[in-house]
Amino acid sequence: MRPPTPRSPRRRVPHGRLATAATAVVLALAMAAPASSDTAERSRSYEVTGPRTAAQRTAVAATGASVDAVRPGSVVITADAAQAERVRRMGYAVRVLPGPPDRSDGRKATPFDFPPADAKYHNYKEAMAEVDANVAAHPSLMSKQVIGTSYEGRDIVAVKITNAAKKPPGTTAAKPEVLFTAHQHAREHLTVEMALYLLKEFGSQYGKDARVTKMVDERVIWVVPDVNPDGGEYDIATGSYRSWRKNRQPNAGSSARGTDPNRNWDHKWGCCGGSSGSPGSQTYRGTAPESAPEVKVVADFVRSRIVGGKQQIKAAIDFHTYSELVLWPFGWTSSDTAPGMTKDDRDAFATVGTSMAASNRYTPEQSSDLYITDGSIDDWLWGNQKIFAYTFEMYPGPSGGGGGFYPPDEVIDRETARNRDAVLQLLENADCMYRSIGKEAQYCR
Ligand code: LU0
Ligand code: CA
Ligand code: ZN
Repeated sequence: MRPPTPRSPRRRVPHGRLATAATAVVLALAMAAPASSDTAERSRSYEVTGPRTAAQRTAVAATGASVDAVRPGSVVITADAAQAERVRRMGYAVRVLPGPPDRSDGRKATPFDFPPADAKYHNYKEAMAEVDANVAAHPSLMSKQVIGTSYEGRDIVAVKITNAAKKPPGTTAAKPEVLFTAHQHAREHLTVEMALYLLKEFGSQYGKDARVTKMVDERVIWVVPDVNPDGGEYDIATGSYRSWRKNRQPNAGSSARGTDPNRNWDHKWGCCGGSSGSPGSQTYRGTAPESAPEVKVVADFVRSRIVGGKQQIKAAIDFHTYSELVLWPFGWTSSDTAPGMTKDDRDAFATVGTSMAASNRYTPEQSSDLYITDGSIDDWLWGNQKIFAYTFEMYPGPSGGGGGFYPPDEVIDRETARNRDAVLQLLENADCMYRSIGKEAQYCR
């Protein structure tokens, strides 16, 4: 037995200019360590037939499984054998689904790279190179900040997009800021492409497209393209997708690795049966709020945007996959309104959320309509920082087909551009979200 390592030093995984030998060793180790060695059991995907209410789905998630898609009368889950057995004992029919697709094209895997047929996806190094290229191409509009590092020592970056020489007409006030985050969940690689699309679009369309130009002039746009780089790299390390969800932080006293970042935020953390206290769970909430270094890095960054006692970030989207949903808080309660969520707050969330969803043909709903979550990013951003925070669950839809967490790279362009209008809508509303419900005078003057 390895001794528990509660505060093990951050390991720096070689990346950037990798020595080939080091790469080979890393790949060999990665190959030798399938998911089964760092969870108690191997996790796989199942279809569960029976659950049809949010309460029933929350009970399924309470087994330690993640609920990955919600359908009428069934769900898709990721679970190990013990968790699947618990679901079976609840009286539901549980059927094993095929594993992640093989996109190798019969070719040899490159360590920490997407399989050949999915080569248009960006691994961590490629994503960071894309960030740098966009910043270099538009130095007067974009800058990069390293806001911290992941558990394994990878940089977590934020790109700031604004034309500092411009302001909204008729005001001397600071520009409203809007935050876009991606890739809390390792296997949700399409979300990194979404963030990279935003950089490209705001850079290349400035001065060409009137809506883009106005928003780059009148807002400060923050893009954090990769919140969970360690998890993402682990998911692709061997050339075969691993369906990994969490970060890669070890857990003291357990062989199971990882905290679910989207259960680790500091608002009603662990309050309500919407996360797990077991390290082996897909929705392990960690030992304390912000115990995942990646969550702390992003939370510290958001807190750093409090200037003169006022949070500058007014609205946010956290990108996930899949199911084609626009979600708003709270996740911890099934009530529409709650302490910290008035009827007007809820109505502004729902009005802008429904309008965004009309543009991308997603389904708009309160997050807890799916199942209860606690410690999610949206609950913290709204409940703690009063930022109008949405989660977008991107392509594909929930009904099967489209590749689940692994849509082929042919869909990247279409499915990222699909959210262009919704992103612009949020930016345009960000100065006064209550305008959407006709209450600008009451809240925004
Ligand atoms: O964290 C999650 O469970 C999300 C949904 C919540 C934001 C309500 N689903 S995901 O893990 O499949 N992206
Ligand atoms: Ca392809
Ligand atoms: Zn997710």
